[in-house]
Amino acid sequence: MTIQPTGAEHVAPITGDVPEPGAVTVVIPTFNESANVRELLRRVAASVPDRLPCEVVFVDDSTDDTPAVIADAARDCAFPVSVIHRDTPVGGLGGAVVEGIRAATADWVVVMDADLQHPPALVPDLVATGEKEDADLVVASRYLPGGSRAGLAGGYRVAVSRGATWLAKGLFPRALSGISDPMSGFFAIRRAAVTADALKPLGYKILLELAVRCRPDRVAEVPFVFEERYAGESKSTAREGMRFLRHLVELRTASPLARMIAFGLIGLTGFVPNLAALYALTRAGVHYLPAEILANQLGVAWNFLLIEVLLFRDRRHHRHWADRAGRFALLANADLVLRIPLIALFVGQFHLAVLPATALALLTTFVLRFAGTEALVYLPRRGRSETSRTGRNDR
Ligand SMILES: Nc1nc2c(ncn2[C@@H]2O[C@H](COP(=O)(O)OP(=O)(O)OP(=O)(O)O)[C@@H](O)[C@H]2O)c(=O)[nH]1
Ligand SMILES: [Mg+2]
Repeated sequence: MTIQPTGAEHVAPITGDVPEPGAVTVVIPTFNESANVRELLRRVAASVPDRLPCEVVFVDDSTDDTPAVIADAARDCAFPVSVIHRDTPVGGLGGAVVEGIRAATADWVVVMDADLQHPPALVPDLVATGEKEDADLVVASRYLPGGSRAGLAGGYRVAVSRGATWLAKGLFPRALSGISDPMSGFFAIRRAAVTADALKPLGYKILLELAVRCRPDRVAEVPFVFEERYAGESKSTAREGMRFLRHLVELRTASPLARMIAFGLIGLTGFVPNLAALYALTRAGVHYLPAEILANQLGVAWNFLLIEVLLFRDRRHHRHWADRAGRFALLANADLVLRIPLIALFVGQFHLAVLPATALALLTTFVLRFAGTEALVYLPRRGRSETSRTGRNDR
């Protein structure tokens, strides 16, 4: 990663007429936005510095000449403009924004896209609202009266964006209360409210990441009209949808208790392939006992796949997949074997009735299986980290 200050030699002392707050760092992630950055800087220059002292930090993962165009356009800017160009785009869009927040120097950080879907003229309003309402986070929302998602091309994308908003708000009712547009990529946050080390962005939804992991104290909102992309091509792809779901699962299962609940829910879904296989095998004439054992293996395989993809995706790199699958299957089958003597123990020694003894045995083996799976299959080793997290926002 290299930091290239551009236009710094042209920095003029800034004397904005907005008394509070001190200043804003505008963080803009760019990926091949050479056709937009000149107009973007022009509009920032026209609407921000007169009202609020500012600096602009681009975090660039481009393969085109975007950094050179920024450097050239920055010569006309009376405020500091810098480009952090990353040779290895760790974390994609989300990682870029965190990088920019780390580099920010002002009390307030505004994050916005480079394609002018987010109007730069709103930057001072976002910060002023934060100051006035003593908020840590101010979200520019498409869903408030006065706002609109005009630039969200097509009914399909509108529906996906709405669905994603409901899903996120349903999963995080407290963290997202007061945020009508958690999918927005345009917001202001107090630098002091961000714990950059706690962030593990995955995908486009960096606001979701910040709201859930940093839990800003007070949240305010300002309506905005989501414009159409000014020039260039959208960088969002269908893969972003899957990343978003993984992101939700990661955020929701950050605590061990939540992870255990998710583990249990995934286990419950395993009944479906298990019973379907049992039905098919017995219909095909297989005796029910071997059929039970075989069908159980299908349920185990199903659970293993979901757990790999959804729950422990971050922690699977230290063991070969066959090793993990073997250990997982061993634990899942040990669960069955252990349950019977446990029930006998609860009934014989502790004089429980069969039903509560079975329920207790189920619970005990479930907790043991969860703990065993964490410790024996997915125990993270020191010094390993994921490097392929990518992502984007505003869909
Ligand atoms: N640094 C960096 N920026 C990215 C990356 N992917 C996207 N961006 C930037 O993130 C912003 C949002 O990306 P867009 O492609 O506009 O995504 P979108 O707004 O959801 O899609 P459209 O509505 O079609 O424009 C733009 O400024 C992109 O240049 C990335 O991998 N790294
Ligand atoms: Mg865009």
